[in-house]
Amino acid sequence: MERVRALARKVSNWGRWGKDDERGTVNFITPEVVRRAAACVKRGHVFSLGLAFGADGPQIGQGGRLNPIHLMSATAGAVGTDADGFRYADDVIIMPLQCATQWDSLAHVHYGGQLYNGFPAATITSAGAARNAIDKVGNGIVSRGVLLDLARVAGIDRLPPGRVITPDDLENAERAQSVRAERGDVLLIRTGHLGVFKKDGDRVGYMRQMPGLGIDCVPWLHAREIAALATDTNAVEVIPFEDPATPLPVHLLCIRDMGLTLGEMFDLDELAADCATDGIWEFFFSAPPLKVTGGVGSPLNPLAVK
Ligand code: UVW
Repeated sequence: MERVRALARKVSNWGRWGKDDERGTVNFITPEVVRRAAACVKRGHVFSLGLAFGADGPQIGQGGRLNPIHLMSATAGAVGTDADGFRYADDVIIMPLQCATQWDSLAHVHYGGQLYNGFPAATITSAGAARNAIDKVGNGIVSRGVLLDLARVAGIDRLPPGRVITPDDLENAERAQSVRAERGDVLLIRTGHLGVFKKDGDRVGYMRQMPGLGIDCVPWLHAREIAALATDTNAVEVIPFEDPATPLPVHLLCIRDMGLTLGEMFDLDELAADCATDGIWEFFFSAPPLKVTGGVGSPLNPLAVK
């Protein structure tokens, strides 16, 4: 944890938006940023970046995470007495908020007994997160999206599991794609690893090991002042971890120290193919979380509009 603590001192955003702030880098999304994002809509083509929430999702039961259980509480419920009259269908879903495409809230991880902005970790109880819960970004995460397709830039289908993404990789992709991640943007990084689940049907291979950001990317993300970051993997960061003694350091530094909302299991394939065709790697991006009171994450169907 020494490296994490040393870097934390450099990238901390605690107090930057006031001592009561629970939104972190989403504060970079100003009305000007949203107007710039809206100007990216040229063709009116909408892309869904969300996986389906169904029984055949990517989960393997690790850490109590299950795929959604969808039940019908009514299939032909009657209102009124007419035998051929009004009927309705209702349903119920039981699912971890982290089971597929999701935002991690700023209460999702912590260390040293403190959450983002110094709130005590004890504010998370069985009743939920009293601080930094996902409903605090209920106004949505609406901004310019920038996609860096690291697999395509490398000329391969997928980065291999364990491949550490570096700041040089991000800047090479920016140069190759003629785009730059800037203040207030939502940065999407495609590794191609989702293909392990989507194409190969290998859930264990998808969930247990993956390419991802190395710890050196954290100061880069801080310097660019991006609002949120999402990838097509389950953890954003590389697994196996660079230092086996320090699991998930990018989570700790991004969420707890920077206040950077992380998105996982985004399906970027169709959007990336379109961007490769027209050469435009920026778009309007909207991914409002469900306002789950006290929730430490939210399932999503993020949209990109070009
Ligand atoms: C953990 O596994 C703690 O985090 P995530 O699901 O965000 O990768």
